[in-house]
Amino acid sequence: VDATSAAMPFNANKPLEYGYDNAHAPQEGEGVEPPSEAVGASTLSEVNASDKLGTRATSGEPVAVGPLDPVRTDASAQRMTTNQGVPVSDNQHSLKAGLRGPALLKDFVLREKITHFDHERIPERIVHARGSGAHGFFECYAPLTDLTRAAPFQAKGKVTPVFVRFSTVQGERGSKDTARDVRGFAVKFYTDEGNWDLVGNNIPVFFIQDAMKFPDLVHAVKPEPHNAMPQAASAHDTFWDFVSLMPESTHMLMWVMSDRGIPRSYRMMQGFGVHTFRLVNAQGEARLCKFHWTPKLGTHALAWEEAVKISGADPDYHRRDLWEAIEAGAYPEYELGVQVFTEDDAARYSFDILDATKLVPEELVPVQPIGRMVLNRNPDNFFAETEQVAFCTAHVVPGIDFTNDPLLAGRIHSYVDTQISRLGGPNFHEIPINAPIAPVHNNQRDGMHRQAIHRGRVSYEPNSLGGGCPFQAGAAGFVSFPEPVKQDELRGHPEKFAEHYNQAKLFFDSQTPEEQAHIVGAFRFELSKVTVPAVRARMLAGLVNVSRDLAAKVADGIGMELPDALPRAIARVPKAEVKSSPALSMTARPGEPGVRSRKFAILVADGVNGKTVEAVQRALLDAGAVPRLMGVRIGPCTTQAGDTLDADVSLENEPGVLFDGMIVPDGDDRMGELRKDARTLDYLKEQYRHCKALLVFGDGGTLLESAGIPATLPNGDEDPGLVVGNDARGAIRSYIEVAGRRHWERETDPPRV
Ligand code: HDD
Repeated sequence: VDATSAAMPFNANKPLEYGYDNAHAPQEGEGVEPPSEAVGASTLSEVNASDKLGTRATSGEPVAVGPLDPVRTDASAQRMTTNQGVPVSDNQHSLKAGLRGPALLKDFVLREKITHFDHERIPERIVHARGSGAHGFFECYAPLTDLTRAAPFQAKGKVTPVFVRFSTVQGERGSKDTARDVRGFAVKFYTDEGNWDLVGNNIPVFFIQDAMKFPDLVHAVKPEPHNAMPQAASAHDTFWDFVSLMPESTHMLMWVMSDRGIPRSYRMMQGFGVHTFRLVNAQGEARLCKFHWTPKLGTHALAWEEAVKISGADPDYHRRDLWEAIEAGAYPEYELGVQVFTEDDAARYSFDILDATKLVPEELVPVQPIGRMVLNRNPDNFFAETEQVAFCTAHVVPGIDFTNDPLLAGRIHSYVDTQISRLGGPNFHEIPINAPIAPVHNNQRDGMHRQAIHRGRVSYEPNSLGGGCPFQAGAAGFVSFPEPVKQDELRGHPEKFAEHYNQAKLFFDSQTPEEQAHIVGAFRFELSKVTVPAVRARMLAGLVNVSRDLAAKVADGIGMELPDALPRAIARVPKAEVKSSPALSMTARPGEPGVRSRKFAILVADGVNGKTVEAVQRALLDAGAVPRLMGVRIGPCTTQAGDTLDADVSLENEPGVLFDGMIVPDGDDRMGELRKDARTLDYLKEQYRHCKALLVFGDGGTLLESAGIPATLPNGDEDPGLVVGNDARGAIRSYIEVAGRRHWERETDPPRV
């Protein structure tokens, strides 16, 4: 059988999965063979060049394309057919008895088309309904064989294809991207020993400790059931009612109310596996571990007001940002790191590592980088890939194991279960985006939408009629870590789970003054939307346990007295190991310097100095940024020298909030057209208020004055984010140095501009 022939049925390119090539299957009595050259290929190019994994990707094509090849279809130069392959003669008109007569029941072409359309939607995810996906690869820095036998970590340079889906949690599928929310960070590794899903968030802790509370949490945060409002927002009574009654959520609240809740981009946020997992090596020795993803571009946030305005201007802001960066070749990259520790270490900590509301401070256990992930291909089809991808925490591979975290236990059940209704049955693993690259052989059969055609009459084990196959892999397979268990069955939680504030305080105390101010602002906003005063008061009482200063400022902001602290659930508060963790501030990870992949608007109008525009544009492009010429309207304008420039965006169609920075070039009097447009001043004010860098030339300074933009910071220092250019080249250079970050030091509360 030519397993790679295009004439093969479904997934012909996955010969291993369907049994046509048994080269990699261990013979009876044998352990797992060393990986074949393709499976163990050490670089992306080797994997790409190889056919063995069924990748068939041509050189230069991203590694993850290959396995999907047989199901990627392209209608160019093809005639239209029905789903049965029957050529369609007329796709405009239904079949009628006479031109003015009734439509006929026998019109199977119409009926098939409408029937299919009627069933196009599937249920959206219960949480994380709104998301965006991308393909890429993971590359291992060095063999981790001491720690784990997990396939992706067995060799330096080893490449494993991945599919990643980023998401918001609260909103429905069509909701805005820039809601204040947790972001999902789910990675599917298509390893040679099966799929491993690391289903994490951009926040290292969670709201609750026990899966038993998950439905309550989600019911509380989702739009309220009587009126289905508000969409994609936690700022409403039921959410704050619930969390104020659940002090264990305080730590996570600090993170969500911080700027982590409004990331600038999916490319600029961290990811965390959250739970403590186990790494198990080939000798069966286990170590505990936490997973961290760190973006190469650093961690960056939006300003709250900006996030609100973006949600109107471009609800797809993060989706578009990810898509455009990948299309442009500015591939998002994240480093994977692990914190590794032993059970004995963990027993000494002041917190329980099975409690998902706690993190392990990096000052206690440093993060050790182990590889990088690059996202280098957009999906071909949103539904087929991003919507149908099914992440499940139960999907682990040999070398990765669970711990007894009670939140994780519930998740191991929930994700597989939810896909059964979301994707219509138990065969969702056969949907191409979910299908592993590793071969699949077992005796599971049938069910809705079965794709594989199993041959032979044996679908049970033990058997002799099928030669005993498929046979158990024994020690070569996934062997659960033999954790000793000898306890009574009971409902409850361990003592340390009852401590709820140490790490919330650690987080708040480790933020910069600007970050703390944003947390105050976020609590103030959210609680101001709560209509029941008792809920606000209870939340304030909880915050007193985190920081009296924080609680007092929030109380002041919502016109309430500061209540007494909420009584603590634990009699003797364990002493925290670290009092300050600089790693918890977003400023700890500024990322690479510069403006790569950031968007800038250069204001243009008739009379603009074309040389300045060109110089700025060239410098930004050279720095890897994305400059746009923004006019009063799109289309041509005449420069001072009489040349023509094309504005590609307008004050109307791309509001300033969509840009990371703004440049006002010099020009002659005709530039007054811009000044007459009130939106120009609005944009400048917003750029300033959202702490973005501004570059102005010539008499642009007067434009700043008209917008009421002060020349100095509130403390009187020079504002590094305001660059007024006389010497064009020097100014552009200085601007690029400061334009890749926000100038929060400019802020006052309330804003002065
Ligand atoms: Fe969950 C989706 C992350 C707790 C039940 N979750 C989902 C997704 C992410 C997370 C990123 C979207 C995956 C995708 O893109 O398709 N969830 C988390 C994290 C948690 C967490 C980091 C805590 C550490 N989740 C959690 C609990 C439960 C669930 C405790 C239930 C007991 N989560 C689900 C779910 C979802 C889901 C209902 C909805 C759609 C899906 O699974 O595929 O099963």
